[in-house]
Amino acid sequence: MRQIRIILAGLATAILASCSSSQPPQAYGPIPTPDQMEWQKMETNMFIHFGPNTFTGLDWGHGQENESVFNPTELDCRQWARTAKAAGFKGIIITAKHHDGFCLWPSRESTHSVASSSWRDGKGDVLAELSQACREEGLKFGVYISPWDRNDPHYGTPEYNDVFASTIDDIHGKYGPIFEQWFDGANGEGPSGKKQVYDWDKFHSMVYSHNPHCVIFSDVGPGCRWCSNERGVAGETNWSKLDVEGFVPGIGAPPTDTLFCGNVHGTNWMPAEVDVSIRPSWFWKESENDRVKSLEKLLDIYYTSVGRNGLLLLNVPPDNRGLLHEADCARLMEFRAALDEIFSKDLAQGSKVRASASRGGKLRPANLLDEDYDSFWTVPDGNLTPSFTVTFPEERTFNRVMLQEYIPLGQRVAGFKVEALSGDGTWKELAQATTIGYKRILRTEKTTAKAVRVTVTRSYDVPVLNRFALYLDEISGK
Ligand code: FUL
Repeated sequence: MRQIRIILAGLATAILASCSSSQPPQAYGPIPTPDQMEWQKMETNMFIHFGPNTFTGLDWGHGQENESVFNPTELDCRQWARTAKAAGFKGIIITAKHHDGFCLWPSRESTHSVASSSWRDGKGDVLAELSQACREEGLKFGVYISPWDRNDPHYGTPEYNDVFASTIDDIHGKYGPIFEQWFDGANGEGPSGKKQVYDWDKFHSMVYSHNPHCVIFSDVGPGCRWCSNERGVAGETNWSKLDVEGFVPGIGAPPTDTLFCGNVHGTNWMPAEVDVSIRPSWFWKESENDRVKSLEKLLDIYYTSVGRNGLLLLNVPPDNRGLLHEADCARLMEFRAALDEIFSKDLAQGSKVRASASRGGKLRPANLLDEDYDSFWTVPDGNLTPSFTVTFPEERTFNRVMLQEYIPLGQRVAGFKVEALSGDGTWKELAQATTIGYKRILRTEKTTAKAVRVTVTRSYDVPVLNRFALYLDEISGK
């Protein structure tokens, strides 16, 4: 009898232990808010630079341009939105006010705006038209408002903070919902120029008072961070975390290599946004109609942004008619068709997945192949270097490996390798990399294999992976 009791007690302990280990692990470090999560899943958005520079050919307008220079002859925001939608973008962010201070809406703070232009007899409103077109196409609408203002006479004085906060209030009150607010850190005043001490807390609370779900972009967030360059490249190591204490956007920002890679133990969840233009310049220039980036370059940018745990914000500037130019539209359609062709066929599907360990319950290795973002595979506490093997029913050929971490529980993985089992039964290493994050796509050589093995070689807590996929890209050439 005593023996039976001991056996029963042992069984109960084992059952309890297995139940607790089949629970998801605790979150590790900072985690995304639901709004940051939704933002990350958008993956690609369109940036629109439009304003007096479109007509003067300048990159940075000096702020004294006559309002009459702004005169698009065929402006059609529906064409922008339709094109963005067809290209697969999920949202559009427009330069409501660039450094020259010109406002694309009838601003209540400034007369340097569309209201003083001859466009539509001063009755036009680009923000009203674009936000409406985005709603019609099911796209999200976002705004860039430059803090640096070369037109406003208050710039460089405490009063400017009130003007700027009121400008935010005006836009966010009228044109919401606004999914992202872009605060540019650029300032070309130089050492003897005007200095503005910005009241960021005031600006942020003004945004949130109208659009509480808005993700605020700047060098240091608070919603997402600049990736440190305008080349379309996120860090190969890219942590969605940043230490923000003591930093402000612009000259007070962290060093560029920090923005590039994030901070491994950063205090705040701060994913990278990768902004880059489809042309050499941010604003349209006639002379650049034949300098739209090639399909190959755009695909390369996709791999170095979305494929490196970033969100791609691709700038497509309307021309002086107020239309996206034919050359840009054609390239965007090629880009979309290529992405569809490459990523519509996941070559890992229909395979068996076995793992070196599993936490049990519903958290099984087969979850790596399903498309449900919230189903994932993980392992018992303490196991930081597990592996899994995907065995195909027959040999398969691929050159892209995609992995996703389940980031609602934090970003954990710091190193992993990918190997392939060839026909002769030998394992060959295809790639080694550091971070995964929301999404990582590795470009490997074209490989025919019977199985693929992924081994996590370094992780700060048990890896939690929700997706593994393989693709064949025969378009981009590398
Ligand atoms: C920079 C600006 O100075 C450029 O004109 C452009 O708007 C780019 C997106 O950000 O800081």
